[in-house]
Amino acid sequence: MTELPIQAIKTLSDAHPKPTGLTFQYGTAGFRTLGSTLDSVLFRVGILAGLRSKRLDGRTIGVMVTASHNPEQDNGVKLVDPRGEMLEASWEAHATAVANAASTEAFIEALSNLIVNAKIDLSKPARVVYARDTRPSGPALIAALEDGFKALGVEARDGGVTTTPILHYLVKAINTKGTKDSYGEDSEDGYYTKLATSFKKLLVGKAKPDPVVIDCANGVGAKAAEKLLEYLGDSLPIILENTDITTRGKLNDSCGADFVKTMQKLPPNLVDVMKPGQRACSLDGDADRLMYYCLDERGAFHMLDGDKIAALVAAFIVEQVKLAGLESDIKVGVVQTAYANGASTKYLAERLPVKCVPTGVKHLHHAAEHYDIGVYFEANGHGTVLFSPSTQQTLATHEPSTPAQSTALNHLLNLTQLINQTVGDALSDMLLVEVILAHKSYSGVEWNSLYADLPNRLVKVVVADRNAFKTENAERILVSPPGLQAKINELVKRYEGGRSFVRPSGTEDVVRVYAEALLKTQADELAFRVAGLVYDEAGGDPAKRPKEFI
Ligand code: G16
Repeated sequence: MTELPIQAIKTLSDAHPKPTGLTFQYGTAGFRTLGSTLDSVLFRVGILAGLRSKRLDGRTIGVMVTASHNPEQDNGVKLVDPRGEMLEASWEAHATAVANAASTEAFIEALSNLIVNAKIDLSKPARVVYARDTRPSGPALIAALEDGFKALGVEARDGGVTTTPILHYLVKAINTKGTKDSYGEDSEDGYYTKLATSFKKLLVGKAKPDPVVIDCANGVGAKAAEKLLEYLGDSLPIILENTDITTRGKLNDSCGADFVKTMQKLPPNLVDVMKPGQRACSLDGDADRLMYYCLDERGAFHMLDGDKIAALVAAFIVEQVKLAGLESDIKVGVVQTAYANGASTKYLAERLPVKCVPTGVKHLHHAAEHYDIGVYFEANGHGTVLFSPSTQQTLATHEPSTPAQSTALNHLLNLTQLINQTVGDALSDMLLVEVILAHKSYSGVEWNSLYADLPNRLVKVVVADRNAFKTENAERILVSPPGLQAKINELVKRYEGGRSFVRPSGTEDVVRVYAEALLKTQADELAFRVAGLVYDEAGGDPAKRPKEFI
C-alpha cells in the first residue's frame, strides 16, 4: 500500500458516524466516556493504531478497550506503544483530532494530514494486538475497532478478554520475541508462567504466607486471578471474592481498589469474610491498580495504599541492593504524585531521592526511567518498578563475593521477572507485596506501622467545564480559574498540617479535591470547604449543591 485505501475507509466510516455535539479527548488514560457514545472513536482508533504501527516500521501496537475504575456504563480505549508503555504524548493530539473529525470526509482529511505531518510510510506493515475487559459494551466496541483494522488492512491479533497489564505484557513480548531482550513468551500462558516461576523462587526457604483475600471488583481481574492460581499451585493460599463478571451492574460497584481508596473502608461484602489480623487486597476493573488493607487484632481497618506499597517495595529493594554489594553501582529512586500522603513522602525522602510528577502513569513511568531502579506508585495503587537496561546488565554480570551477596543478587534478578515493568499490574504487584511480607515476616499491621498516614479526604466535584481548571507545579497549584488558589491557600492556613489541591480528572467528568490535615475531622472539613469553594466559583447550581459541601 502506498496510498490510503480511501474507498474502504469511506464505506466503513459511514457505518460508524461520529455523534454530533460530542467532543472526545484522549486524556490521562486514552478516550474514556459513556460506552454507548464510543462506536466511531473505536473505528477510528483501529485505523490510528495501524498508522502508528506503520510509523514504527511495523512494530506491534496494543489497543486496550476498558474504562478501568469507572462505572460499568463507561468504556474507553487506549493505545500501547511497542515497549509496552503508554502512547507517546505527541500522538495524543493526533488521536483527539482524528476522533473529532465531524464527517467521513473530515476524518479522511485528518488522516491525510497525520500521514504527512508524522511522515508515515504507508508501504510498511501495520500490526496490532488488542483486548477488552468485561464491560457489557465491550463486544460492540471491539467490532467497531475490527472494522477500523479491516479498512486499513491491519494484521490484528485478538488478545480476547484480559487485563490491561496482560495486554501491555503481550505488546512487549511480541516486539522483543527472538531478541536478546526477550520479555517472555508472547501468550497469557507465558505471562502466568513468568510470574509464578519467579514468585516461587523468591519464596524458597520462607514460611508459607497466610491466606490473602483478593477482591476482584467483579471485573476481568477475577478471570486472571483464577488463572494465576492454577500456576501458583499451593505456594500462595488465595481467597477470591467479587468474581461475578456476568451480572449487570456489579463491576466496581461497592468494591474494587477505587472504592476502598475513596471510602477508606472494607467493601461491604467483605465485612463478614475478613477475620481480625487478616490482610486483603482489591483490584480495579482492569486489574492495573492494587489496594491492600488489613484488620488488626481488634478488627479495625487499616488501608495499605499505593504509598504504603511504595514504601515497602523501595525499602526492600534498597536493602537487597546493599546486601548484593551493589550500593555504589545502583541508585534507587521513587516517583509519586501530589496525592501521595505527606507522611509517605517524608518517610521516603529521608531514605531516597523522591520526585513528584503530575497524575497519570505515563508521567510517573517516564520519571522512573531516570533512576537505575525507579519505584513508582500513585496513592490509588497504580504503579510498578523499573530496572534500567544498564542495571539489568549489572545484575546479570555482577560477580558476588559472598554467599549472602549471591542470595541478594538472585532475589534482585528474580524481582526483575516477577515485576511487570511495562505498567502498573495489580496481580504482579500483589505477588511482589507477598514476597516482601514473607521475607520481612511482616503482618499487615507491621507493614502499616512503617509510618502513620496523615488523615486525608478525596472529594469529587461536578462542574460545568472541568477544562476551565488548569494546574502547574505537578498539579499542586491551580492557575485557572484565576484567584481560586489564593482562596484555597487562605482555607488551608486555618488547619494544622493542612494541605489541599484541586485538579481536573483526566478520566471522569469531574474536578477532584484532595485535603489532608493532622486530624481526620479537620481533613474532612478542609476537603468539603475547598469542594464548596470550587463548586461555587465554577458557577454550580445552588439548588444542586451537595449537602456535605461547606
Ligand atoms: C488512570 C491512570 C492513572 C490515574 C487515574 C486517575 O487510571 O492510568 O494514572 O491515576 O486514571 O486519573 P484522574 O484522577 O485523572 O481521573 P485507571 O486505573 O482509571 O486507568
